[in-house]
Amino acid sequence: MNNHEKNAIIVSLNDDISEISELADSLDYNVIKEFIQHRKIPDVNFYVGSGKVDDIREYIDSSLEDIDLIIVDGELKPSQWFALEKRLQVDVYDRIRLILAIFEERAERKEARLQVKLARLQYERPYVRELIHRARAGEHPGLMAGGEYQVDDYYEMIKKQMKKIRGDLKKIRSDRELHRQTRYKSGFYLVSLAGYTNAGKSSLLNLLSGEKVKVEGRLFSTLSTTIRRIRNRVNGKKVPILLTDTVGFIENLPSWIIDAFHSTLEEIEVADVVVLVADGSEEKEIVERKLQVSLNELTDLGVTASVVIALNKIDLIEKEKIDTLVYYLNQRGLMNNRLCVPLSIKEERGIDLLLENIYKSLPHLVEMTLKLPLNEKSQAFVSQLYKKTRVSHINYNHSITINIECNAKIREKIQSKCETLQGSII
Ligand SMILES: Nc1nc2c(ncn2[C@@H]2O[C@H](COP(=O)(O)OP(=O)(O)OP(=O)(O)O)[C@@H](O)[C@H]2O)c(=O)[nH]1
Ligand SMILES: [Mg+2]
Repeated sequence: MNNHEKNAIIVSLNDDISEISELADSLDYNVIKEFIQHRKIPDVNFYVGSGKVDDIREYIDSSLEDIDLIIVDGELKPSQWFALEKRLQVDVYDRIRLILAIFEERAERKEARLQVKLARLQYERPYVRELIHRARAGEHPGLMAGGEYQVDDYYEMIKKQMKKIRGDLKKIRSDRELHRQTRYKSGFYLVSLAGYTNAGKSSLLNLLSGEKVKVEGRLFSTLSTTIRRIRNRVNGKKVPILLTDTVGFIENLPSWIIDAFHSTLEEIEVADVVVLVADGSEEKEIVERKLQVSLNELTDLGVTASVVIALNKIDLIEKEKIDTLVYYLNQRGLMNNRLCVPLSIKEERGIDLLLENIYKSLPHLVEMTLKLPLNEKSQAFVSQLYKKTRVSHINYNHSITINIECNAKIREKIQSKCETLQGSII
């Protein structure tokens, strides 16, 4: 770490700048000034009004400290970005660019790096389009060390790079899918930890598995999935559960960034149970908002599994406040028949109850024995059973006798398929 303090200014259209300040802090920026302009719709040219931009410029010019970055708490159009940088002569990041910079700094594993790169290229595309537009209009002939020709080339290059990265990611993903199937077939349940960034997902994974995934009081510490087996017994029984840590959610993240990180979220989509971790020590309205963002995200991902809510960090609040919070969230319709466990990972409180609730929510496996006629159609069905269920025994004689364990959800389907093939359940 160098000792040079990096200074930033925040520009926002509303008063609540807590999250954008935390994001800035995550990148080690020291926020030395905020400019807030209350307005519903951003100014077309500069995002904030031109008078405000003059104020900012004046502040920069008269400040004794160097300003390294202007952070706009919102999404800039490329034209607004060009206009602001030109007028202020300081680097300008919008909220997404800031999040991308955090992702870039944190991405360690190959997949996370590829995902960030893809998101970055996607982010830059409209900017390059704007450059092309400006180059054609003769406005920025020298930009990016060339004129129109190079800019056009650059655009093509971006497209090619994106295609290549998508291909590489696809390969990594299909390998993972294979692993997942192997695990599923060997009878493991998949439980995913989801939730707003900094809620305590990695801390929970570490506690339950003895792992040492990075835990930090900063936003977006985790950018890759880690899958570990739960060591704890549930009601005295050893349960084969694999737990997955995932990248945290955050409000107003455009869907293309979420898509770029699809693979870490994929584990949530296929989970048998999702544990939604929330920081229960925050103000109840904030807990509500972050839970709502997370639940919406789960809906967008098409999650159909049961969701258990873990209200974490209760060591930081009094007992009465916990009850009030649970009551409030219930009233606001967030619980919606979901199990909810207040807990403290730090003090290891509520963990057994959480595990019991996870266990209760798992789709329990049912055992079945099928007898099928020995023919080609049955063979095809058997190979499907190998894919979708756990085959514990198979015997070929004049007929096929197969013992399986399957998810209760698919029991009826198997039964009716078996009957169509003139087989029977014994
Ligand atoms: N007081 C208190 N702090 C906790 C508890 N659980 C986690 N933390 C702290 O909360 C911060 C975030 O924890 P993480 O486990 O990194 O959170 P995360 O959800 O994985 O965060 P991202 O990976 O950034 O999305 C860390 O500083 C933890 O030490 C708890 O039960 N009580
Ligand atoms: Mg984490």
